[in-house]
Amino acid sequence: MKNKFSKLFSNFIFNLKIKDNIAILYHTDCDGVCSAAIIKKAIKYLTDKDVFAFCQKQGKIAITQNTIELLKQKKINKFISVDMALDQNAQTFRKIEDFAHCLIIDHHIKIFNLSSKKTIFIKSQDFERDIEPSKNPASKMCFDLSNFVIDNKEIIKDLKFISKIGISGDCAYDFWIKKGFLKNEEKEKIQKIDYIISSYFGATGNFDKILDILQKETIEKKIDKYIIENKEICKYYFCVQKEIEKLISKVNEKAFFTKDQSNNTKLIFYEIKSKYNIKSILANKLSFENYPGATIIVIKDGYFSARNQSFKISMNDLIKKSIKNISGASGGGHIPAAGGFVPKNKIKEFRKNLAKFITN
Ligand SMILES: [Mn+2]
Repeated sequence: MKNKFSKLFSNFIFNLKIKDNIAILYHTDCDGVCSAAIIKKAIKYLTDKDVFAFCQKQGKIAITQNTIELLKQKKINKFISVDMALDQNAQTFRKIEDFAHCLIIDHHIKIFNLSSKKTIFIKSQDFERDIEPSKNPASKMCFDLSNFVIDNKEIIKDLKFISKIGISGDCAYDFWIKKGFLKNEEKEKIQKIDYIISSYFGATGNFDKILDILQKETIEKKIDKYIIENKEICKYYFCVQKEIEKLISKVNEKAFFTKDQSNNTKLIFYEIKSKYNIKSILANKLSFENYPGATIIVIKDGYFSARNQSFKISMNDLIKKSIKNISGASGGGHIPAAGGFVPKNKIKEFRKNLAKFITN
């Protein structure tokens, strides 16, 4: 599987200099944090350099102007992004090329080719053509790429362990059992870690904390102590579970259902209020367990998660079509999962567009 992208990756890594200021921007979910943890750890091991890792506001999957300012202020000249669909806003991204060399590792559907003299652009669909990109989480890509440049078995074991949590976070664990990369016996434990971490994110929004924990040496051996049995981290797990159950029990009463002529549910549009940021956990649960054939939209304060596990309809395309004429809206992602934002006064219009495109 060694290809031109692994060469580009190792060139970027081995060209890092002592005086470089390196930053990693990561997506605000389990896969994003695990991807950043892998690259940060790999760079630390190879160059002994500390990397500044950061994220944007939740739901912002392309570069924001604030990020440009932050990178300038920190005098960043090597910029890495993982699990972010920066090609959704190429224009803003290009501003970074004025002061930094860039490395982008991502598995969202490619909508624009960002590769240039200053940017290495590694998308799953180019990196591993035979794998449906949503099944190839960024943390798996970051592990594979790091595996090309690191020969220390202990470090590789550590990085692989982190990638498992990210793979679980993006619902691709079963796929990688079939491929022989992951073990069925470990699934329960890894999934539990993923749920604890995701609940912690939903309740606190503190992504740095988990990233820090994952930087510890031989983290696999320490995971019980630092995550599973760490009250500060795992106390949110049950609160979030309860909140999810409450929201699911009210879905019939509160959500909009769109059905086809044979009375099959096609779309569930659920606007929620919650003190937690749990759209994607809720949308995953509804679409995997309650309504596997339907399209699920969970929306809170204009930010939404879209899901459909059937692979018969692309959430990326559906969202793009449905927000096309809504100013201030943005979004996209994968076939089974996507996300985005619509201004509050356009939520109804968004819902009508979704229903129209789904029933056609
Ligand atoms: Mn991802």
